[in-house]
Amino acid sequence: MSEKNALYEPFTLGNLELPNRVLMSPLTRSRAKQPGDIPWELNATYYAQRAGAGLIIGEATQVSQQGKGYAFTPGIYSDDQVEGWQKVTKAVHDAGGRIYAQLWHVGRISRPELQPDGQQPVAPSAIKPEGAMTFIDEQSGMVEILEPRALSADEIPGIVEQFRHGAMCAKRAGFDGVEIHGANGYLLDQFIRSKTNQRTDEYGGSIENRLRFPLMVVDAVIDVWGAERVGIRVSPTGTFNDMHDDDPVATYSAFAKALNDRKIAFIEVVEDSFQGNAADGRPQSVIEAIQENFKGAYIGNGNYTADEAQQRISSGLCDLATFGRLFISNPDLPERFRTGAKLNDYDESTFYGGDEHGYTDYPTLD
Ligand code: 8OZ
Repeated sequence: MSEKNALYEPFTLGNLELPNRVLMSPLTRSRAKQPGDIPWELNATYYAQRAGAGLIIGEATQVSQQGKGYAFTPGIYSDDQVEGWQKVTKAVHDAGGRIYAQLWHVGRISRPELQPDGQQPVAPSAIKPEGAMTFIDEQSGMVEILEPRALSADEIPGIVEQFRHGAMCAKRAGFDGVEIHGANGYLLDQFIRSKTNQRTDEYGGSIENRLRFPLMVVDAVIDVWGAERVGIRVSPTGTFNDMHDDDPVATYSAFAKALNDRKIAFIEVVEDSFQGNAADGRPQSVIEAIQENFKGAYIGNGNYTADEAQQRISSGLCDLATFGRLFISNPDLPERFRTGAKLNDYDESTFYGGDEHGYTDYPTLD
């Protein structure tokens, strides 16, 4: 296989055949504007335009209202949301594509305005994320995240059930599989990493304890889908949402091993991020630790160019790559990479919220 073609070698992810390795990242776009956080035709059009991806990983999708942290993000827990997603999955399948749902609970990254009955958002520990912001509607601009309430141990199985229910809804909605959101400072990540998990019960302290709740979620989702259609996204060194872990090699070696024991299909690793982390380049020691312990597919993410993705796949540093911002502005990204065509620039002012402008109106090649 020549280096040039590495992105176009088919890949079997779990038991799903992918025609290429140019995957679309989960991307929050805040355009599920139907009351009830329901996806609709505009979202279906957007995803269908991007069906040339080896796999689309759908945007972060809350498994409950408690799991919501930003305005206009879609949910996957009500019948109406399932019906909305059916439009999306049908449009993608009709266009020849494949799409996974990303199951999400934001934990502390929320505001009472978005929570059931205006309640305080929840987290492993009552620690305010310094500098973290969200938006709650189109008028207020960015607003600060406040101190969350620490979950009691007996609330945790109920959150696992939210994920199980979300996984069942994703199945009814016609998705091809699911990715669990374990990255970027949201609830699972808050449990995994040491800075945000200061608990002294069985869900905190040792690495084994910090991984307990995330692995309960993984097990519940596997019950619904089977391990072959389950993956997880992690960001071991990401600092977005005021995150940090004291020993990411140890934490993610243990997590990767536990995920390997469960035989899930893939780990998607945020190696570098527009949200700011790997200033010194990709965190090679953590990447190696994950790969040594996990024998399923390794999906690399973070500011990849086509060349870098080709080279890293060819040299075994990752199996597949996900692309985010480039997929926003280039619906036909795999075709553009393949032909060396010029890429459209993206407009950051239309990333979140708004309408079809900057969402479904980027041009494809003639
Ligand atoms: C940017 C804005 C809002 C949410 C993530 C779900 O970082 C997100 C997100 C990103 O994973």
